[in-house]
This record gives sequence, C-alpha cells and structure tokens, in this order.
Amino acid sequence: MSVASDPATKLNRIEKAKAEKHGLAVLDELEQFAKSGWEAIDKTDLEMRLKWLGIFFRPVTPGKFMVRLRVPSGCITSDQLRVLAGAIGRYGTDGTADITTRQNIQLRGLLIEDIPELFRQLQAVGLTSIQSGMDNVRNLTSSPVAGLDPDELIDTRDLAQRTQDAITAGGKGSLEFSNLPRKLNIAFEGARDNSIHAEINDIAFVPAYREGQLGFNVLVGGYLSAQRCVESIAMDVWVPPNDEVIDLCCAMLRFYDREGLALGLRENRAKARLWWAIEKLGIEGFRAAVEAELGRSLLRAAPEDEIQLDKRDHLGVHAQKQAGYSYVGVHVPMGRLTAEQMYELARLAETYGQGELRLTVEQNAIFPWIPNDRVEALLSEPLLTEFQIAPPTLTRSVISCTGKRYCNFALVETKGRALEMAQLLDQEFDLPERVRMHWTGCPNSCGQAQAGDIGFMGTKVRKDGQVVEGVDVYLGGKVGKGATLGELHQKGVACEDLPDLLRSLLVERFGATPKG
Ligand code: SRM
Ligand code: SF4
Repeated sequence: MSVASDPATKLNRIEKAKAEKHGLAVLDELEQFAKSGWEAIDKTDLEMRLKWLGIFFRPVTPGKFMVRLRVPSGCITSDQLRVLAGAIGRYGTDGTADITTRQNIQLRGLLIEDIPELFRQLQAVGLTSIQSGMDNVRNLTSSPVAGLDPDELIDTRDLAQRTQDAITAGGKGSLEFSNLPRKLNIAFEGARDNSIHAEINDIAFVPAYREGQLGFNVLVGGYLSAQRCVESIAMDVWVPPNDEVIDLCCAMLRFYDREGLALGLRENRAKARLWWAIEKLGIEGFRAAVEAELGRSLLRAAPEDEIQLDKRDHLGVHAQKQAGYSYVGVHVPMGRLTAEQMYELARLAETYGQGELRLTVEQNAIFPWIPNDRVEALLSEPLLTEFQIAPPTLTRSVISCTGKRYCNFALVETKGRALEMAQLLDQEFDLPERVRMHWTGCPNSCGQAQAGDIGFMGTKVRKDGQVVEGVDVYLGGKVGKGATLGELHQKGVACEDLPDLLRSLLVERFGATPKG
C-alpha cells in the first residue's frame, strides 16, 4: 500500500501531492508544457512539481518564470555565464539574474516555451537546475576561493561537485534523493573562516585535524525558518576528505527520507527539517542511526576544528596560493545582474583570467587567476566602476533576499530599499569596521536576518492609522569563528522610520562618527 492511501499515516498536503505524482515526473512533460503554454499546466504541476526541475512559477509575475540553477561552490565559467546571459537577454527588462545567498544564480522573466531549449543549452555547458527547489538538497556551498586561498586547508570543490552528481544522478534527476521531508542545505568549508555559514546548514563539514590527519568535523541540524531557528550542533563525527564525505551525505539523506515518515516529519511542514529528526532521536541516537544506514561505524570528532578567522568578504585584490596570480573580488549591488553585465563578466574572466568566475554567499563575484601584472588593467575596465572592489562600508556588506518584486511571500520591498539605506548612511557616517546588514522580506529568512550584525525582517506595521511596510530589527549576528545568530532587538519599525533608528544604532553600537 502506498503511504498516501494508508489511513494511519497523516501526510501533509505536499506529501499527498508527491505521493500521487513525483516531482521529477514533470521532466518528461516539459516539452508538452512548452507547447501548450503555462495556463494549460495543471495547478500542482505548475506551482509545485516544476520546482523539482528548478522552474519556479512566480504568482507576482504570472507566466514569467524564475529558473534556479545549481552552481556548486559558486564556480562558473565564461561559457556557462554566456548561456545564462543569452537566456535572459531576449526578454528586455523582464530578463534579470540574481546571485543568491547560496552562491548560486537565479534567472528571471523566462517563458515556459523557451525552457526546454534552455535546458539543452545548460546541459551542453555542464549546468543543471535539477532538484534546486522544494524537498531537495539546495546548492552545495564551499569557500568561494577554494583552490586559490593561500591559507586553505582542503580544496572542497571536487567534493561539492561529486556530492551534487551523487544526489542528482549526474544532473539527470535522482528519484532516490528527491523526496525528502523538506529542503536540506549542505556546506563544505575548507578554509579557516567559515565562509559557508556552517551554523545555518542542515549538514556542514568544517576542517579539523584528527590524530594529525586533516579531514572534517561534521555539524548538523542548523536552519532558519519562520517558526524556529536552530544553530547546527556537533555530530561528534570526523571524516577524511574523500568519498567518505559523499557516502556520509548520502546516508544522512537516505535516513532522513526513509525515517522521515516514522518520525512524523511528513505530517507538518513546519516540523520537518533535519533538526526535528535529531531532536527526536537525540544526537547520539541520530549518529547511531546514520551509522546503521552506512553499515559501519564512524570516527568520533576531532577535539577542535580549524575555524579560526572572522568571515572574509573576499572583495578587493588578494594574492592566490599560486605565485604570480591574484583573485579580485567585486561588489555586485544586491547580487542583481543584467544580461549585458553577465556577458561582460564572462568577457573579463576570459580576457584577464582563465575564463572562470566565483560567486559568494554575499551575492558578489570573484575573478580568479588574474596575473599580477594584469590586475591594474582589469581594475580600469568600465564594469569595475559599477562592480567596485572597495565600495563604502555599509554598501559593501549589505545583502538581501528577493523581496516583493518577485516573491509572493514578501511583506516588503527589500533589495532597492536595502541598497538605498546603506548608501544614504554611508554618506552620513564613517565606520571603524564593517557592519553587515542582512535584509529578508519575510520570516523565511532567505536573506539570513539572524546572521547580520543588523538584520531586517519584513513585516507589516500600523502607522498613523495606515498599514505600512516595516521590519523587525535583529542585532548581534556573528559569523566566522564562534558564529551565533542575532536576536530580535525591536519589533515592527516602519521602514520610513528606519534611517533614524539606524543612525542611533550605528553611533551607539558600532562606533559610527558623522562625516565632517
Ligand atoms: Fe529561500 C523559500 C528565495 C536562500 C529559507 N526562498 C524561498 C522561495 C523559493 C519561496 C518562493 O517560492 O517564492 C524564494 C524564491 C523567491 C524568488 O523568486 O527568488 C526563496 N532563498 C531564496 C534566495 C533566492 C534568496 C536570495 O535572494 O538570495 C536564496 C536562494 C538560495 C539558492 O540558491 O538555493 C534563498 N532560503 C535561503 C536561505 C539562506 C541559506 O540557505 O543560507 C534560507 C534560510 C536557511 C535555511 O533554509 O535553513 C532560506 N526559503 C527559505 C524558507 C524557510 C525554510 C523552512 O524550513 O521553513 C522558505 C520557505 C519554504 O521552504 O517553505 C524559502
Ligand atoms: Fe521571499 Fe521571504 Fe525568502 Fe525573501 S525571505 S525571498 S520574501 S520567501
């Protein structure tokens, strides 16, 4: 009997829809959808199952779809960028792209009739959008300077790519790993600065020496959501930096998928992230269950990990570990890109580097492999006046989720407002250190409000008898070594009152001084 028809099993609405027809089933129907047009697509296929292919119906812009790619470790080539630029270029101002908070790319404004051809082009350049939404593993993140960083301990790019291949069947779509009780985030850190936000990933690998051997300690259970936010905890496991990492990821996913039902995770979407399984079993019980799934015992964690630094933002010019080369990090305001800018990024990466670009979880980009004697020429390119290497302090560190322009969950406009406010306050104040402002349009916290020095979470506020856009303000998020989540500081501040609140906060808490 299928789980859906078992009267003893209380499945939530999404689980019932998945049991009736798997999300990946729409892969075979995509050509037909393209022919018949979006209005003819079954509602559940349109709004839910297409997300298994990375195709997101946007109720805010019906008929203009968003496609979420997978860019493991944020590594993308000029050829790949040109395909993405070409995909949005034909739609005029509707066609844009965003670098996301998981060092990934989302394309906007796409028509369903063009998507089968886009998928063929993606495949030809080794890209995929498969399993990037709904109950799947999201983009696999790594240090954005993996393989370049002089202080790096482990280059995690290959592990991230091979884990993606394992859980997506090489990009074709894996029935085995695509029916999780909920989304799941995995991150691999090979450097010392926790650039991947290990604290808010369901599964995170951080570098650690065990009896002199370099590998990873494993953290589990971190997540942010509207109902609950949890910092990841030590699983008390150490793994060497090889296939064992991938085996462990797959074992945890198999366990989460299979036991999800028995643990009640498929009843309530708000209580379904991996943490809920860990909480139900206790961390030792969870560890034992994963060992049973793997069919062997796991080594206990190293006493300490090697995360020793505050999180870097990678902007500016930095020496690579390869003598004679630098990487150059540029600020992409709010991560938003036009087709022209993407073509130009691709051209610059080829002209000055080796045809490769890196994306960061701060929604910025890095040009690797720039010969030191070519750095000045790169810096004098017109694009680098738009995408600066050293923008003013607040503008430099502000990030934001999608917000009201495209996301139907959003309670407020985010990206435009976030940038405007950072620029305004940069004109007014000097700051001794960076202040990371994180904007998120609703409590789902895609913009990680709890990770910011100052976080803003969209809400509705009553002011002068009117309902207006506002935010709950968070303070104290710490990233890098000893990362912790920020806490609610003030509820329901109308956005129009924010500049004044920020002026006092910046002076009182962050040592800001008014510009002379
Ligand atoms: Fe997110 C859902 C955008 C990172 C927590 N997220 C959504 C949806 C798909 C909702 C929707 O269907 O409209 C948003 C799509 C809007 C759009 O058109 O762009 C959306 N999330 C984003 C992105 C694009 C924000 C950004 O501007 O960068 C990020 C895409 C990452 C990627 O490339 O895959 C994004 N989302 C995150 C993060 C940050 C992270 O991973 O570090 C979080 C918090 C961390 C976490 O997941 O634990 C996050 N998104 C959520 C949640 C709450 C999950 C939960 O357990 O309740 C939802 C809602 C849901 O899944 O039900 C959500
Ligand atoms: Fe949309 Fe809310 Fe996520 Fe922002 S935080 S992208 S508004 S779901």
